[in-house]
Amino acid sequence: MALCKSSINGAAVNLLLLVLLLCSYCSQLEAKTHLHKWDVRYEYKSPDCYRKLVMTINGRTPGPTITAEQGDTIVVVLKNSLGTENTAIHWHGIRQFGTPWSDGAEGVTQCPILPGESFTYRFVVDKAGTFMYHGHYGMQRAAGLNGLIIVSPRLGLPEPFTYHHDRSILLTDWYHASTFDQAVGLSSVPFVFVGEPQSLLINGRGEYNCSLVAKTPAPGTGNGSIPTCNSNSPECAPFSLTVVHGRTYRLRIGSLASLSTISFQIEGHEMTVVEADGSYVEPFVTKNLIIYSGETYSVLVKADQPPTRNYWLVTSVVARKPATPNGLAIFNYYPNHPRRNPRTSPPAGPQWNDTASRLSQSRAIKARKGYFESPPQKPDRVIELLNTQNKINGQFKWSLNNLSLALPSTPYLVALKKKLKGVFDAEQPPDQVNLDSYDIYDVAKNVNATSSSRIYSLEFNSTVDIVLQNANTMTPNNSESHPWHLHGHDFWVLGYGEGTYDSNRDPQYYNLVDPIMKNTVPLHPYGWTAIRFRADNPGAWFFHCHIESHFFMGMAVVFEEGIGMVGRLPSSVMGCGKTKPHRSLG
Ligand SMILES: *[C@@H]1O[C@H](CO)[C@@H](O)[C@H](O)[C@H]1NC(C)=O
Ligand SMILES: *[C@@H]1O[C@H](CO)[C@@H](O)[C@H](O)[C@H]1NC(C)=O
Ligand SMILES: *[C@@H]1O[C@H](CO)[C@@H](O)[C@H](O)[C@H]1NC(C)=O
Ligand SMILES: *[C@@H]1O[C@H](CO)[C@@H](O)[C@H](O)[C@H]1NC(C)=O
Ligand SMILES: *[C@@H]1O[C@H](CO)[C@@H](O)[C@H](O)[C@H]1NC(C)=O
Ligand SMILES: *[C@@H]1O[C@H](CO)[C@@H](O)[C@H](O)[C@H]1NC(C)=O
Ligand SMILES: *[C@@H]1O[C@H](CO)[C@@H](O)[C@H](O)[C@H]1NC(C)=O
Ligand SMILES: [Cu+2]
Repeated sequence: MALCKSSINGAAVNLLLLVLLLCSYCSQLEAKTHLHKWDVRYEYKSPDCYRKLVMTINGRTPGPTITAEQGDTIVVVLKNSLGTENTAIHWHGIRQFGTPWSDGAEGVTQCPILPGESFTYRFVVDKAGTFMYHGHYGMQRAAGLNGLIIVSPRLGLPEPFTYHHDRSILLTDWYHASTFDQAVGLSSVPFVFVGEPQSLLINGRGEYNCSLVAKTPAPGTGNGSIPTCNSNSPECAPFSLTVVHGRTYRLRIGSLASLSTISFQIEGHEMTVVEADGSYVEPFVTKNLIIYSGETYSVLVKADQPPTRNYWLVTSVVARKPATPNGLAIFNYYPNHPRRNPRTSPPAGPQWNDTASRLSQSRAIKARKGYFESPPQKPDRVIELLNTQNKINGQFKWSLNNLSLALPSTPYLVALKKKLKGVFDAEQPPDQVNLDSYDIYDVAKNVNATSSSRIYSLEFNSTVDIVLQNANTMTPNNSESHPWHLHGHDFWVLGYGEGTYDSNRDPQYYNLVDPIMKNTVPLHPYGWTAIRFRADNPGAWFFHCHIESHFFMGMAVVFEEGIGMVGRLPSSVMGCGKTKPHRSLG
């Protein structure tokens, strides 16, 4: 009897264990929801030893890294504690299928989040890879409102490479002037450029030369009892990455620089590039990884150098004449002290004006064999965008086909979905300007352009080619690099060319075999870049230069597609422009 009873109990216990086991197994298979509560505010910080107002998330800049598994849902409840400033956050590289209102692009997909208010972003991370987030209101990205998103493949899905450890590095450049100073300067007549940044930061840390700072107390330093610039501040101690000899590290490197194109290198080590913007790359080896603002890469680094000392991690400015010292961090071989500077001098970056080698690195990035989707072989529509620097009513602007984007006060997505009239110019921008008669090597004869809120309407699920054409700026013999970022989609990178694009000749040389899919791509000086994407994501989507000042000066277009298929908009994205609640008089 006793035996029987205990065996029943035993069976029950076994059953319970089985159920528990199954449940933990299903919960591993099931997509999870990750809830993050973020408080966004200004705080005094010294990321490069210079003390200034910085935008933080839960007290940190860069903000917390979001980690998830492919298919999971991310919920971010964002409280705007900025006091007197609006905000919005964009999830860079997340396509937002089915949730276009969570893209965080103020003016396109949502109204700004007012001070004191909270807003909930909810979206699925449908793709594995390395992504980022950042402020998308005014120039807030440049104020430190940024961070990384790391999505691992669904359990059991192997990646086409192996490594021992996974580490992340977020690269930025850093200005001492506030983003308000910068924005006012950019809109002033005469024009005041933001200039070259004061520092390059690696994971939010840099080192400014404090002897260059005036002794007059700066705002926020009281009577001067708090130093404006303090080389000993723990906030600007260099980032140190500890490695063990013989191990292989996956470094996820993202750039959210405001202005700079950055060359990243590790003294004495080579890097194998394996991922770009969430797509696997046919591996190639490099000493200098060129990274444009808005791009992410994963590289594999083997800690194979003599472990008797530390090595430098170096970032340097390329593509513009540098006036910013290199960014430095420490590649620390265990058991050396993580803070011990290598006695060697940091290796110099590549020649800043070596456009040819940057172009060849761009061309080297191909999709990994066996891990890609081939592009449609033909486009349904081709849009050529001539990138020019212009003047509009005396202000300096950037334009595409002579139109500089001016955002309406009602977000496009809301206006389109609710069929609100008179929000933006109804006419579409032109698909082409006559490139044959435009000399890309000279300053335009007439630099006047037009400010416009027009947008491109794309046929749902059609295949669209965009050809970005670079040109001379308003300065003789000058053409700049522009990293272009598309919201809501990945695109195939079909090719890069030098000079003026020829629509008869150049498409023959497109890579339709193994083009990489990315969300950000560089446009090289005096060159062109061709991309292709499927307009398969109902919503309204920004496509813009990722240089913060260029974007602010109108270097953007907007695409809309399949608006009829967009689900019910949450009321939280409304409340501005024509969506203001009607106030009754009296
Ligand atoms: C910092 O600036 C001072 C003053 O210009 C200069 O003498 C010094 O060499 C600089 N230090 C470094 C490390 O560049
Ligand atoms: C500056 O303020 C600090 C603290 O508020 C005080 O201790 C110090 O005496 C002041 N110094 C001067 C020069 O007024
Ligand atoms: C790059 O600039 C340097 C001067 O900074 C100049 O000597 C060199 O010729 C330039 N190289 C190219 C490829 O333009
Ligand atoms: C450009 O526009 C300004 C007004 O903003 C005007 O004064 C000037 O004549 C225009 N230039 C040309 C070449 O049309
Ligand atoms: C831009 O507009 C100006 C003024 O209307 C015109 O002169 C110029 O040719 C246009 N440029 C292009 C590239 O269409
Ligand atoms: C979009 O187009 C692709 C390729 O032509 C097709 O396979 C797919 O079914 C289409 N999707 C929709 C939703 O129409
Ligand atoms: C621009 O470059 C051309 C050809 O290289 C040269 O002849 C001209 O003097 C340069 N102009 C300026 C303003 O530097
Ligand atoms: Cu640009």
